[in-house]
Amino acid sequence: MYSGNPSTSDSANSSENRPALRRLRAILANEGSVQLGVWLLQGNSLIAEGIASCTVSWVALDGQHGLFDQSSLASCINIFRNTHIACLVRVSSNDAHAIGWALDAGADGVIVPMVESAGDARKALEAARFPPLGSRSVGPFAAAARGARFSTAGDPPLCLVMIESAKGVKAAREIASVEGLDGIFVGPGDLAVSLGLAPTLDADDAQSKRATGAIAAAAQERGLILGVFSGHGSDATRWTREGFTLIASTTDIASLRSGIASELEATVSRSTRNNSSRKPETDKGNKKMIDLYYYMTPNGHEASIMLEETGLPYNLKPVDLLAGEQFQHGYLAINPNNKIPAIVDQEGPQGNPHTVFESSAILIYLAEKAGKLLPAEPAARSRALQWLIFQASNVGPNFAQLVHFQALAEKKVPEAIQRFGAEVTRLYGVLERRLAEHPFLAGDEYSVADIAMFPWMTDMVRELQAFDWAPYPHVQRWHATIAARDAVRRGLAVTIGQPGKS
Ligand SMILES: N[C@@H](CCC(=O)N[C@@H](CS)C(=O)NCC(=O)O)C(=O)O
Repeated sequence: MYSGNPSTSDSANSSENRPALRRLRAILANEGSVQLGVWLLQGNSLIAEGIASCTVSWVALDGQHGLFDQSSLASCINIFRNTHIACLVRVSSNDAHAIGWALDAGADGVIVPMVESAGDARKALEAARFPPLGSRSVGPFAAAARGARFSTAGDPPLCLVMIESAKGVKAAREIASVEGLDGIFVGPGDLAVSLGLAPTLDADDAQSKRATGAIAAAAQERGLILGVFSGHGSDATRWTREGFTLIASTTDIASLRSGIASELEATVSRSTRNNSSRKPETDKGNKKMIDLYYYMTPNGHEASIMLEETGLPYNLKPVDLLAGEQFQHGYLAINPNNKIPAIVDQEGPQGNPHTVFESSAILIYLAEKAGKLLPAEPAARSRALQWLIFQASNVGPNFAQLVHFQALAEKKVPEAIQRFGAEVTRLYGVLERRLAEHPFLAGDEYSVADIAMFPWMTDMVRELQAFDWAPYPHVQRWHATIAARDAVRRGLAVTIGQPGKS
Protein backbone atom coordinates (compact mmCIF):
# COMPACT_ATOMS: atom_id res chain seq x y z
CA MET A 1 0.00 0.00 0.00
CA TYR A 2 1.10 3.54 -0.50
CA SER A 3 1.76 5.28 2.72
CA GLY A 4 2.91 8.65 3.97
CA ASN A 5 1.11 11.92 3.99
CA PRO A 6 1.03 14.01 0.85
CA SER A 7 3.13 17.05 1.48
CA THR A 8 0.70 19.66 0.17
CA SER A 9 -3.03 19.98 -0.08
CA ASP A 10 -2.93 20.76 -3.76
CA SER A 11 -1.72 17.39 -4.93
CA ALA A 12 -4.19 16.24 -7.51
CA ASN A 13 -3.98 12.54 -7.84
CA SER A 14 -4.24 11.18 -4.34
CA SER A 15 -7.31 10.57 -2.26
CA GLU A 16 -6.63 13.11 0.47
CA ASN A 17 -8.53 15.65 -1.55
CA ARG A 18 -11.08 13.05 -2.65
CA PRO A 19 -13.19 12.44 0.44
CA ALA A 20 -15.72 10.54 -1.69
CA LEU A 21 -13.17 7.82 -2.47
CA ARG A 22 -11.97 7.64 1.10
CA ARG A 23 -15.54 7.42 2.35
CA LEU A 24 -16.55 4.73 -0.16
CA ARG A 25 -13.49 2.64 0.62
CA ALA A 26 -13.98 3.01 4.38
CA ILE A 27 -17.67 2.11 4.30
CA LEU A 28 -17.06 -0.94 2.12
CA ALA A 29 -14.13 -2.09 4.21
CA ASN A 30 -15.47 -1.45 7.70
CA GLU A 31 -19.23 -1.66 7.61
CA GLY A 32 -20.05 -3.50 4.46
CA SER A 33 -23.25 -1.47 4.00
CA VAL A 34 -24.56 -1.55 0.42
CA GLN A 35 -23.45 1.33 -1.79
CA LEU A 36 -25.64 1.96 -4.80
CA GLY A 37 -24.18 3.52 -7.90
CA VAL A 38 -25.14 4.65 -11.38
CA TRP A 39 -23.56 3.28 -14.54
CA LEU A 40 -23.03 6.01 -17.13
CA LEU A 41 -23.17 4.99 -20.77
CA GLN A 42 -23.77 8.38 -22.39
CA GLY A 43 -20.52 10.30 -22.72
CA ASN A 44 -22.42 13.44 -21.92
CA SER A 45 -21.33 16.03 -19.38
CA LEU A 46 -24.85 17.45 -18.92
CA ILE A 47 -26.10 14.05 -17.87
CA ALA A 48 -23.11 13.73 -15.57
CA GLU A 49 -23.93 17.17 -14.05
CA GLY A 50 -27.46 15.99 -13.38
CA ILE A 51 -26.31 12.80 -11.71
CA ALA A 52 -23.71 14.68 -9.67
CA SER A 53 -26.52 16.21 -7.61
CA CYS A 54 -28.17 12.86 -6.85
CA THR A 55 -27.84 10.85 -3.68
CA VAL A 56 -25.62 8.05 -4.96
CA SER A 57 -22.24 7.23 -3.54
CA TRP A 58 -20.48 6.24 -6.74
CA VAL A 59 -20.73 6.21 -10.51
CA ALA A 60 -18.96 4.20 -13.17
CA LEU A 61 -18.22 5.75 -16.55
CA ASP A 62 -18.33 2.93 -19.06
CA GLY A 63 -15.32 3.19 -21.35
CA GLN A 64 -15.93 -0.29 -22.74
CA HIS A 65 -19.52 -0.22 -23.97
CA GLY A 66 -20.46 3.43 -23.38
CA LEU A 67 -20.20 6.42 -25.71
CA PHE A 68 -17.17 8.02 -24.08
CA ASP A 69 -14.17 9.28 -25.97
CA GLN A 70 -11.10 10.54 -24.11
CA SER A 71 -12.32 14.10 -24.01
CA SER A 72 -15.80 13.33 -22.66
CA LEU A 73 -14.32 10.85 -20.20
CA ALA A 74 -11.99 13.53 -18.82
CA SER A 75 -14.82 16.12 -18.62
CA CYS A 76 -17.17 13.75 -16.82
CA ILE A 77 -14.50 12.63 -14.34
CA ASN A 78 -13.88 16.30 -13.60
CA ILE A 79 -17.57 16.92 -12.92
CA PHE A 80 -17.57 14.35 -10.12
CA ARG A 81 -14.29 15.58 -8.61
CA ASN A 82 -15.76 18.06 -6.18
CA THR A 83 -18.77 16.06 -5.19
CA HIS A 84 -19.65 13.42 -2.63
CA ILE A 85 -19.67 10.81 -5.43
CA ALA A 86 -16.72 8.51 -6.12
CA CYS A 87 -16.07 8.24 -9.84
CA LEU A 88 -14.85 4.92 -11.25
CA VAL A 89 -14.09 4.13 -14.87
CA ARG A 90 -14.77 0.79 -16.50
CA VAL A 91 -11.84 0.79 -18.90
CA SER A 92 -12.11 -0.56 -22.43
CA SER A 93 -9.90 -3.58 -21.76
CA ASN A 94 -7.15 -4.87 -19.47
CA ASP A 95 -4.72 -2.45 -21.02
CA ALA A 96 -2.05 -0.52 -19.12
CA HIS A 97 -2.56 2.59 -21.22
CA ALA A 98 -6.35 2.66 -20.74
CA ILE A 99 -6.00 2.10 -16.98
CA GLY A 100 -3.23 4.66 -16.46
CA TRP A 101 -5.00 7.23 -18.61
CA ALA A 102 -8.29 6.99 -16.68
CA LEU A 103 -6.41 7.43 -13.41
CA ASP A 104 -4.34 10.32 -14.79
CA ALA A 105 -7.64 12.01 -15.67
CA GLY A 106 -8.59 11.82 -11.98
CA ALA A 107 -10.77 8.70 -11.73
CA ASP A 108 -11.11 7.34 -8.21
CA GLY A 109 -10.64 3.83 -9.50
CA VAL A 110 -10.90 1.43 -12.39
CA ILE A 111 -13.07 -1.57 -13.14
CA VAL A 112 -11.12 -3.82 -15.48
CA PRO A 113 -13.16 -6.12 -17.73
CA MET A 114 -12.67 -9.80 -18.69
CA VAL A 115 -10.18 -10.90 -16.07
CA GLU A 116 -9.83 -14.68 -16.24
CA SER A 117 -6.71 -15.51 -14.24
CA ALA A 118 -4.49 -14.33 -11.41
CA GLY A 119 -2.04 -13.19 -14.11
CA ASP A 120 -4.71 -10.98 -15.68
CA ALA A 121 -5.55 -9.51 -12.28
CA ARG A 122 -1.88 -8.82 -11.51
CA LYS A 123 -1.50 -7.09 -14.87
CA ALA A 124 -4.47 -4.80 -14.14
CA LEU A 125 -3.22 -4.01 -10.65
CA GLU A 126 0.29 -3.20 -11.85
CA ALA A 127 -1.11 -0.74 -14.36
CA ALA A 128 -3.01 1.00 -11.54
CA ARG A 129 -0.06 1.30 -9.12
CA PHE A 130 3.04 3.44 -9.32
CA PRO A 131 6.45 1.82 -8.80
CA PRO A 132 7.58 0.01 -6.76
CA LEU A 133 4.20 -1.74 -6.56
CA GLY A 134 3.38 -1.44 -10.22
CA SER A 135 4.36 0.20 -13.45
CA ARG A 136 1.95 3.12 -13.82
CA SER A 137 3.67 6.10 -15.35
CA VAL A 138 3.23 9.71 -14.28
CA GLY A 139 0.68 11.57 -16.41
CA PRO A 140 -0.05 14.91 -14.79
CA PHE A 141 -2.32 16.45 -17.49
CA ALA A 142 -5.48 16.76 -15.39
CA ALA A 143 -3.56 17.98 -12.35
CA ALA A 144 -1.83 20.59 -14.50
CA ALA A 145 -5.15 21.81 -15.87
CA ARG A 146 -6.29 22.45 -12.32
CA GLY A 147 -3.04 24.15 -11.44
CA ALA A 148 -2.36 21.45 -8.86
CA ARG A 149 0.74 19.46 -8.13
CA PHE A 150 0.70 15.82 -9.22
CA SER A 151 1.40 13.43 -6.39
CA THR A 152 1.86 9.70 -6.11
CA ALA A 153 1.23 9.78 -2.36
CA GLY A 154 -1.97 9.04 -0.48
CA ASP A 155 -4.27 6.08 -0.81
CA PRO A 156 -4.14 4.43 -4.22
CA PRO A 157 -7.21 4.43 -6.47
CA LEU A 158 -9.53 1.43 -6.38
CA CYS A 159 -8.64 -1.45 -8.66
CA LEU A 160 -11.55 -3.82 -9.23
CA VAL A 161 -11.39 -6.67 -11.71
CA MET A 162 -14.38 -8.08 -13.50
CA ILE A 163 -15.10 -11.79 -13.53
CA GLU A 164 -17.55 -12.43 -16.31
CA SER A 165 -16.70 -15.75 -17.88
CA ALA A 166 -16.78 -19.43 -16.96
CA LYS A 167 -12.98 -19.44 -17.07
CA GLY A 168 -12.85 -16.48 -14.69
CA VAL A 169 -15.23 -18.22 -12.28
CA LYS A 170 -12.93 -21.25 -12.18
CA ALA A 171 -10.00 -18.99 -11.33
CA ALA A 172 -11.97 -16.85 -8.83
CA ARG A 173 -9.99 -17.94 -5.76
CA GLU A 174 -6.59 -17.35 -7.39
CA ILE A 175 -7.77 -13.98 -8.70
CA ALA A 176 -9.01 -12.98 -5.26
CA SER A 177 -5.70 -13.91 -3.70
CA VAL A 178 -3.71 -11.39 -5.77
CA GLU A 179 -2.08 -9.18 -3.13
CA GLY A 180 -3.30 -5.57 -3.16
CA LEU A 181 -6.41 -6.07 -5.26
CA ASP A 182 -9.34 -4.02 -3.96
CA GLY A 183 -12.22 -6.07 -5.23
CA ILE A 184 -14.06 -8.20 -7.74
CA PHE A 185 -16.89 -7.01 -9.91
CA VAL A 186 -19.32 -9.40 -11.57
CA GLY A 187 -20.57 -8.76 -15.10
CA PRO A 188 -23.71 -10.88 -15.20
CA GLY A 189 -24.46 -10.31 -18.93
CA ASP A 190 -21.19 -11.71 -20.25
CA LEU A 191 -21.17 -14.36 -17.57
CA ALA A 192 -24.58 -15.63 -18.72
CA VAL A 193 -23.39 -15.78 -22.34
CA SER A 194 -20.24 -17.58 -21.33
CA LEU A 195 -22.37 -20.16 -19.51
CA GLY A 196 -24.36 -20.70 -22.71
CA LEU A 197 -27.39 -18.66 -21.62
CA ALA A 198 -29.16 -15.63 -23.09
CA PRO A 199 -27.39 -12.30 -22.30
CA THR A 200 -29.50 -11.48 -19.28
CA LEU A 201 -28.55 -9.53 -16.15
CA ASP A 202 -30.79 -11.41 -13.79
CA ALA A 203 -30.27 -15.09 -14.61
CA ASP A 204 -31.37 -17.03 -11.57
CA ASP A 205 -30.94 -20.60 -12.78
CA ALA A 206 -28.87 -22.97 -10.65
CA GLN A 207 -25.77 -22.76 -12.87
CA SER A 208 -25.63 -18.94 -12.78
CA LYS A 209 -26.22 -18.88 -9.06
CA ARG A 210 -23.42 -21.38 -8.50
CA ALA A 211 -21.10 -19.20 -10.58
CA THR A 212 -21.91 -15.92 -8.82
CA GLY A 213 -21.86 -17.73 -5.48
CA ALA A 214 -18.32 -19.01 -6.17
CA ILE A 215 -17.14 -15.50 -7.06
CA ALA A 216 -18.79 -14.04 -3.96
CA ALA A 217 -17.23 -16.67 -1.70
CA ALA A 218 -13.76 -16.09 -3.19
CA ALA A 219 -14.01 -12.31 -2.67
CA GLN A 220 -15.44 -12.61 0.82
CA GLU A 221 -12.74 -15.05 1.91
CA ARG A 222 -10.18 -12.36 1.13
CA GLY A 223 -12.24 -9.46 2.50
CA LEU A 224 -12.45 -7.88 -0.95
CA ILE A 225 -15.07 -5.46 -2.23
CA LEU A 226 -17.75 -7.37 -4.10
CA GLY A 227 -19.50 -5.47 -6.86
CA VAL A 228 -22.00 -6.18 -9.60
CA PHE A 229 -23.67 -4.52 -12.53
CA SER A 230 -27.33 -5.00 -11.67
CA GLY A 231 -28.90 -2.64 -14.18
CA HIS A 232 -32.28 -2.59 -12.43
CA GLY A 233 -33.05 -1.29 -8.96
CA SER A 234 -35.39 -4.22 -8.38
CA ASP A 235 -32.56 -6.74 -8.85
CA ALA A 236 -30.40 -5.00 -6.27
CA THR A 237 -32.21 -6.80 -3.44
CA ARG A 238 -31.16 -10.16 -4.85
CA TRP A 239 -27.51 -9.10 -5.09
CA THR A 240 -27.60 -7.65 -1.60
CA ARG A 241 -28.86 -10.98 -0.28
CA GLU A 242 -25.93 -12.68 -2.01
CA GLY A 243 -23.46 -10.42 -0.19
CA PHE A 244 -22.70 -7.84 -2.91
CA THR A 245 -22.13 -4.35 -1.52
CA LEU A 246 -21.07 -2.25 -4.53
CA ILE A 247 -24.13 -2.39 -6.75
CA ALA A 248 -24.65 -0.47 -9.99
CA SER A 249 -28.40 -0.34 -9.68
CA THR A 250 -29.25 1.63 -12.81
CA THR A 251 -27.79 3.24 -15.91
CA ASP A 252 -28.10 6.85 -16.99
CA ILE A 253 -30.26 5.96 -19.97
CA ALA A 254 -32.54 3.57 -18.05
CA SER A 255 -33.09 6.23 -15.38
CA LEU A 256 -33.81 8.88 -17.99
CA ARG A 257 -36.44 6.68 -19.59
CA SER A 258 -38.12 5.69 -16.35
CA GLY A 259 -37.90 9.28 -15.03
CA ILE A 260 -39.64 10.63 -18.12
CA ALA A 261 -42.29 7.92 -17.89
CA SER A 262 -43.04 8.67 -14.24
CA GLU A 263 -43.04 12.47 -14.78
CA LEU A 264 -45.56 12.06 -17.60
CA GLU A 265 -47.68 9.81 -15.46
CA ALA A 266 -47.61 12.32 -12.58
CA THR A 267 -48.49 15.20 -14.92
CA VAL A 268 -51.45 13.30 -16.30
CA SER A 269 -52.70 12.42 -12.84
CA ARG A 270 -52.24 16.03 -11.61
CA SER A 271 -54.09 17.50 -14.55
CA THR A 272 -57.03 15.18 -14.01
CA ARG A 273 -57.35 16.44 -10.43
CA ASN A 274 -59.06 19.74 -9.58
CA ASN A 275 -56.27 22.21 -10.21
CA SER A 276 -57.94 25.31 -8.76
CA SER A 277 -55.32 25.44 -6.00
CA ARG A 278 -52.46 25.81 -8.48
CA LYS A 279 -50.51 28.99 -7.73
CA PRO A 280 -49.52 31.41 -10.50
CA GLU A 281 -45.78 31.54 -11.29
CA THR A 282 -43.98 34.08 -9.13
CA ASP A 283 -43.22 37.17 -11.17
CA LYS A 284 -39.48 37.52 -10.76
CA GLY A 285 -39.11 39.81 -13.76
CA ASN A 286 -38.02 43.17 -12.37
CA LYS A 287 -36.79 42.27 -8.96
CA LYS A 288 -33.17 42.52 -7.91
CA MET A 289 -31.43 39.29 -7.15
CA ILE A 290 -30.23 37.77 -3.91
CA ASP A 291 -26.71 36.37 -4.27
CA LEU A 292 -26.35 32.97 -2.59
CA TYR A 293 -22.81 31.98 -1.61
CA TYR A 294 -23.09 28.28 -1.60
CA TYR A 295 -21.66 24.79 -1.63
CA MET A 296 -23.55 21.47 -1.51
CA THR A 297 -23.50 20.81 2.23
CA PRO A 298 -26.32 20.67 4.78
CA ASN A 299 -25.79 24.33 5.75
CA GLY A 300 -25.76 25.26 2.06
CA HIS A 301 -28.95 23.29 1.51
CA GLU A 302 -30.73 25.11 4.33
CA ALA A 303 -30.31 28.34 2.37
CA SER A 304 -31.00 26.92 -1.10
CA ILE A 305 -34.18 25.19 0.09
CA MET A 306 -35.33 28.36 1.83
CA LEU A 307 -34.80 30.41 -1.32
CA GLU A 308 -36.73 27.86 -3.36
CA GLU A 309 -39.51 27.78 -0.76
CA THR A 310 -39.89 31.56 -0.70
CA GLY A 311 -39.68 31.91 -4.49
CA LEU A 312 -37.35 34.91 -4.06
CA PRO A 313 -35.13 35.32 -7.12
CA TYR A 314 -31.52 34.35 -6.52
CA ASN A 315 -28.22 34.11 -8.18
CA LEU A 316 -25.84 31.25 -7.41
CA LYS A 317 -22.33 32.23 -6.28
CA PRO A 318 -20.40 28.99 -5.89
CA VAL A 319 -17.83 28.84 -3.10
CA ASP A 320 -15.79 25.72 -3.74
CA LEU A 321 -14.96 24.54 -0.22
CA LEU A 322 -12.72 21.76 -1.49
CA ALA A 323 -10.63 24.34 -3.32
CA GLY A 324 -10.52 26.52 -0.19
CA GLU A 325 -12.41 29.41 -1.81
CA GLN A 326 -14.04 30.26 1.54
CA PHE A 327 -10.65 31.51 2.66
CA GLN A 328 -10.09 33.85 -0.27
CA HIS A 329 -9.64 37.37 0.94
CA GLY A 330 -12.68 38.87 -0.80
CA TYR A 331 -15.04 36.35 0.77
CA LEU A 332 -14.15 37.53 4.27
CA ALA A 333 -16.13 40.71 3.64
CA ILE A 334 -19.21 38.58 3.00
CA ASN A 335 -18.76 36.01 5.75
CA PRO A 336 -16.30 37.03 8.47
CA ASN A 337 -16.42 33.39 9.64
CA ASN A 338 -15.11 32.03 6.27
CA LYS A 339 -17.96 29.56 5.83
CA ILE A 340 -20.96 29.01 3.62
CA PRO A 341 -23.77 29.88 3.32
CA ALA A 342 -24.06 33.64 3.06
CA ILE A 343 -26.37 35.87 1.07
CA VAL A 344 -26.20 39.38 -0.28
CA ASP A 345 -29.62 40.86 -0.88
CA GLN A 346 -29.03 43.48 -3.56
CA GLU A 347 -32.29 45.10 -2.51
CA GLY A 348 -32.05 44.91 1.28
CA PRO A 349 -33.44 47.29 3.92
CA GLN A 350 -33.91 50.84 2.52
CA GLY A 351 -33.13 49.44 -0.90
CA ASN A 352 -29.44 48.97 -0.02
CA PRO A 353 -27.39 45.80 -0.52
CA HIS A 354 -27.47 43.76 2.69
CA THR A 355 -25.25 40.82 3.66
CA VAL A 356 -26.30 37.98 5.97
CA PHE A 357 -24.20 35.06 7.19
CA GLU A 358 -25.10 32.14 9.51
CA SER A 359 -27.78 29.88 8.08
CA SER A 360 -30.36 30.54 10.82
CA ALA A 361 -29.99 34.29 10.41
CA ILE A 362 -30.40 33.81 6.65
CA LEU A 363 -33.57 31.79 7.13
CA ILE A 364 -35.07 34.40 9.46
CA TYR A 365 -34.11 37.23 7.10
CA LEU A 366 -35.64 35.50 4.08
CA ALA A 367 -38.77 34.49 6.01
CA GLU A 368 -39.32 38.09 7.02
CA LYS A 369 -38.62 39.39 3.53
CA ALA A 370 -41.01 36.92 1.91
CA GLY A 371 -43.56 37.03 4.73
CA LYS A 372 -43.72 33.24 5.03
CA LEU A 373 -42.40 30.24 6.97
CA LEU A 374 -42.06 32.14 10.28
CA PRO A 375 -45.42 32.61 11.99
CA ALA A 376 -46.41 36.16 12.97
CA GLU A 377 -48.40 35.17 16.05
CA PRO A 378 -45.98 35.61 19.02
CA ALA A 379 -46.32 32.18 20.66
CA ALA A 380 -46.05 30.28 17.36
CA ARG A 381 -43.15 32.50 16.28
CA SER A 382 -41.34 31.81 19.54
CA ARG A 383 -41.80 28.04 19.08
CA ALA A 384 -40.41 28.18 15.53
CA LEU A 385 -37.40 30.20 16.72
CA GLN A 386 -36.73 27.81 19.61
CA TRP A 387 -36.52 24.81 17.29
CA LEU A 388 -34.49 26.80 14.77
CA ILE A 389 -31.95 27.73 17.44
CA PHE A 390 -32.02 24.18 18.82
CA GLN A 391 -30.96 23.07 15.34
CA ALA A 392 -28.22 25.69 15.00
CA SER A 393 -26.68 25.16 18.41
CA ASN A 394 -27.13 21.40 18.87
CA VAL A 395 -27.93 19.48 15.71
CA GLY A 396 -25.67 21.28 13.21
CA PRO A 397 -22.44 21.21 15.25
CA ASN A 398 -22.81 17.68 16.67
CA PHE A 399 -24.04 16.10 13.46
CA ALA A 400 -21.16 17.69 11.54
CA GLN A 401 -18.62 16.41 14.06
CA LEU A 402 -19.96 12.87 13.75
CA VAL A 403 -19.68 13.07 9.94
CA HIS A 404 -16.11 14.22 10.34
CA PHE A 405 -14.96 11.60 12.83
CA GLN A 406 -16.92 8.76 11.30
CA ALA A 407 -16.18 9.33 7.62
CA LEU A 408 -13.62 12.02 6.89
CA ALA A 409 -10.99 12.08 9.63
CA GLU A 410 -7.60 10.70 8.64
CA LYS A 411 -7.29 8.92 11.97
CA LYS A 412 -10.04 6.90 13.66
CA VAL A 413 -10.64 8.38 17.11
CA PRO A 414 -13.01 5.98 18.87
CA GLU A 415 -13.66 8.38 21.76
CA ALA A 416 -14.78 11.14 19.38
CA ILE A 417 -16.99 8.77 17.40
CA GLN A 418 -18.51 7.53 20.64
CA ARG A 419 -19.04 11.02 22.07
CA PHE A 420 -20.65 12.57 18.99
CA GLY A 421 -22.49 9.35 18.16
CA ALA A 422 -24.09 9.42 21.60
CA GLU A 423 -25.04 13.07 21.23
CA VAL A 424 -26.55 12.52 17.77
CA THR A 425 -28.55 9.59 19.19
CA ARG A 426 -29.75 11.76 22.07
CA LEU A 427 -30.77 14.56 19.68
CA TYR A 428 -32.67 12.12 17.45
CA GLY A 429 -34.53 11.12 20.63
CA VAL A 430 -35.49 14.74 21.32
CA LEU A 431 -36.78 15.11 17.77
CA GLU A 432 -38.62 11.79 17.85
CA ARG A 433 -40.53 12.82 20.98
CA ARG A 434 -41.41 16.21 19.48
CA LEU A 435 -42.51 14.79 16.14
CA ALA A 436 -44.57 12.04 17.78
CA GLU A 437 -46.83 14.83 19.01
CA HIS A 438 -46.67 17.41 16.23
CA PRO A 439 -46.53 17.16 12.45
CA PHE A 440 -43.75 19.77 12.29
CA LEU A 441 -41.13 21.06 14.69
CA ALA A 442 -42.89 24.32 15.48
CA GLY A 443 -46.28 22.61 15.78
CA ASP A 444 -48.89 22.34 13.06
CA GLU A 445 -47.11 24.45 10.47
CA TYR A 446 -44.06 23.83 8.31
CA SER A 447 -41.51 26.54 9.17
CA VAL A 448 -37.90 27.69 9.05
CA ALA A 449 -37.17 25.21 11.85
CA ASP A 450 -38.03 22.27 9.58
CA ILE A 451 -36.01 23.72 6.72
CA ALA A 452 -32.96 24.10 8.96
CA MET A 453 -33.26 20.58 10.34
CA PHE A 454 -34.13 18.62 7.21
CA PRO A 455 -30.76 18.65 5.34
CA TRP A 456 -29.02 17.12 8.37
CA MET A 457 -30.98 13.90 8.01
CA THR A 458 -30.59 13.10 4.34
CA ASP A 459 -29.45 9.61 3.27
CA MET A 460 -26.05 11.07 2.53
CA VAL A 461 -25.53 12.54 6.00
CA ARG A 462 -26.80 9.41 7.75
CA GLU A 463 -24.57 7.24 5.59
CA LEU A 464 -21.55 9.35 6.42
CA GLN A 465 -22.46 9.15 10.09
CA ALA A 466 -23.15 5.41 9.81
CA PHE A 467 -26.34 6.24 11.71
CA ASP A 468 -29.35 3.94 11.65
CA TRP A 469 -32.58 5.90 12.02
CA ALA A 470 -34.84 2.82 12.11
CA PRO A 471 -35.77 3.50 15.78
CA TYR A 472 -37.14 6.97 14.87
CA PRO A 473 -40.32 6.43 12.81
CA HIS A 474 -41.75 9.88 13.55
CA VAL A 475 -38.56 11.57 12.37
CA GLN A 476 -38.72 9.44 9.22
CA ARG A 477 -42.37 10.33 8.59
CA TRP A 478 -41.61 14.03 9.03
CA HIS A 479 -38.53 13.76 6.79
CA ALA A 480 -40.48 12.00 4.01
CA THR A 481 -43.18 14.71 4.11
CA ILE A 482 -40.61 17.43 3.64
CA ALA A 483 -38.57 15.50 1.05
CA ALA A 484 -41.69 15.27 -1.14
CA ARG A 485 -41.98 19.08 -1.46
CA ASP A 486 -41.04 20.34 -4.92
CA ALA A 487 -39.14 23.33 -3.51
CA VAL A 488 -37.11 21.03 -1.26
CA ARG A 489 -36.22 18.81 -4.18
CA ARG A 490 -35.14 21.86 -6.17
CA GLY A 491 -33.12 23.23 -3.25
CA LEU A 492 -31.28 19.95 -2.78
CA ALA A 493 -30.52 19.75 -6.49
CA VAL A 494 -28.65 23.07 -6.61
CA THR A 495 -25.09 22.25 -7.50
CA ILE A 496 -22.07 24.41 -8.15
CA GLY A 497 -21.24 24.69 -11.80
CA GLN A 498 -24.92 25.33 -12.47
CA PRO A 499 -25.69 28.62 -14.21
CA GLY A 500 -27.15 31.37 -11.99
CA LYS A 501 -30.80 30.90 -11.24
CA SER A 502 -33.43 33.50 -11.81
N1 LIG B 1 -23.00 28.02 11.88
C1 LIG B 1 -22.73 28.13 10.48
C2 LIG B 1 -21.95 26.94 10.04
C3 LIG B 1 -21.50 27.05 8.61
C4 LIG B 1 -20.56 25.92 8.22
O1 LIG B 1 -20.01 25.21 9.08
N2 LIG B 1 -20.35 25.78 6.91
C5 LIG B 1 -19.46 24.76 6.43
C6 LIG B 1 -20.14 23.95 5.33
S1 LIG B 1 -21.49 22.99 5.99
C7 LIG B 1 -18.25 25.41 5.79
O2 LIG B 1 -18.36 26.42 5.14
N3 LIG B 1 -17.09 24.80 5.99
C8 LIG B 1 -15.89 25.26 5.38
C9 LIG B 1 -14.78 25.40 6.37
O3 LIG B 1 -14.99 25.10 7.56
O4 LIG B 1 -13.68 25.79 5.95
C10 LIG B 1 -24.04 28.24 9.71
O5 LIG B 1 -25.05 27.69 10.15
O6 LIG B 1 -24.06 28.91 8.66
